[in-house]
Amino acid sequence: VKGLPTYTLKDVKAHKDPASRVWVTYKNGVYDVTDYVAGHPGGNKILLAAGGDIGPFWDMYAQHKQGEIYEMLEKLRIGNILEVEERKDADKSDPYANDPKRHPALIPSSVKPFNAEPPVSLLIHNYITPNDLFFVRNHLPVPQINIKDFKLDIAIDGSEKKAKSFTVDTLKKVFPKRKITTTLQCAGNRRSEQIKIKPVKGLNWGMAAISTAEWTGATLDDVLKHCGVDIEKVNFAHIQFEGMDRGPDGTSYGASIPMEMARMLKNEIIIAYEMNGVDIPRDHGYPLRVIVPGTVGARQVKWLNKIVLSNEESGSHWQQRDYKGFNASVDWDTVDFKKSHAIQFLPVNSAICEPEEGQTLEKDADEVTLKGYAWSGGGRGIFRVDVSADGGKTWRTADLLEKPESLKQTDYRAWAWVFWEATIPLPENHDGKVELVCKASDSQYNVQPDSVEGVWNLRGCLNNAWHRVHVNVAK
Ligand code: MTE
Ligand code: MO
Repeated sequence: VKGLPTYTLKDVKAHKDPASRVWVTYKNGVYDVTDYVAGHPGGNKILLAAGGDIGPFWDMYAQHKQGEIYEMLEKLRIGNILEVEERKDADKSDPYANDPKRHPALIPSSVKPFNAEPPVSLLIHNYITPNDLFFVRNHLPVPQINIKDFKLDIAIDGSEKKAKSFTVDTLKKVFPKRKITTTLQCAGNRRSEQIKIKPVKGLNWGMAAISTAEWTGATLDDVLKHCGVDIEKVNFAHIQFEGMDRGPDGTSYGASIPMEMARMLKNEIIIAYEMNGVDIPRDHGYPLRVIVPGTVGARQVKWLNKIVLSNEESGSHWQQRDYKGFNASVDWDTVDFKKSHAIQFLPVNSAICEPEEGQTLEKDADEVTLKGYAWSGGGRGIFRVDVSADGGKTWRTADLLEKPESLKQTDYRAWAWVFWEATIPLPENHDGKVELVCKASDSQYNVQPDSVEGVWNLRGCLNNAWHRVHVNVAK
């Protein structure tokens, strides 16, 4: 648009909040959306894009792809963006230089390797997490994979011969397509609450190292059958999975599950090639990853190129010396990884996503609406979510929101989370500060423990204590 001033991306970045006015870019336009923020139907979610490009946010919500919205935005145009500088050639010595681009809303807990979670307000905005917002947990650089050379090998431990290998195309053509909607949670989800008590080794995850997607692929059972292996009868104790991401010492990421789990989940474990209807994005394992529903994220190996039937667990660092549970008195001098079990099925968990920690409720509020998620591993559905506005002295039961019709799963094969909501009165004598709590019971009546202290461990894994959020009430 001629006649309007030109700005750099840096100029736009300086306008992130109403005090300095809220600017966003869309294509090569600069827009001042300050006055629009208050009336935005998505609440103040538009602020997530403040000071940056609004395109990736709008792409997530089909309702924005409408002529009127663009017209409305054009009215707020205040300038044009200077031609974006060509990106300098990637630094060849940086193993992370070829990592993919990420959505600006993701909140990184580390950049190299890339680890990030979506803002909680967006997490519970979509039952199926959009691929761009799905949390990312990478231990190593994202491998660059040429699909033409790619093969998945199935091998038998101790035998030189591989049983078989498959291209992605063969997997798509030969085997029936199986779709499954599962929630994937990192063992370190909610670690930050443990870190507040005593430092632990691990990324400072909030409560959004958890996401849900629909995965499409071939079942592991079908693929093994094709190799002449019957899961019911086979004499190996473990199935190992190897990824193509490699550390500086040349070893790749790997994990395994007991064969017994493969039998239990016979029609549910899939070698996935699609995530939410498209090729799996690079960050999430392009072109193949294994999906083991109800199981900790760490076993769901991305960039999967080898499956090994074995009598041993995977020898990888992440199977042997990580992702295991310990009691609160075990420290780095006394820890014995050999004596603990690898984490597989995850325990029941839940979290309050709205309101957020430290938020101030409306003046003179006498009630509060809580929203969040609940999920349990092993296919256990959620029977109940309880909430409290007095730190856990008195409780009310939250409403479990209906899952999308096509995604209804039974209480004992519930692979995906539930969202819940509750509006509850504030305690009468609250002196301006209120502690909100939630806890869930799963379909085996497993419950969440009441304190983080009770589950604290040196790696900060498996935090499923009651989730507490402190809010202020303006008087
Ligand atoms: N697979 C490979 N090859 N490399 C990895 O670093 N991280 C694991 C698992 N699979 C990992 C992997 C861990 S710890 C988690 S929690 C999940 O992938 C995260 O999956 P996501 O990045 O798709 O969310
Ligand atoms: Mo993880």
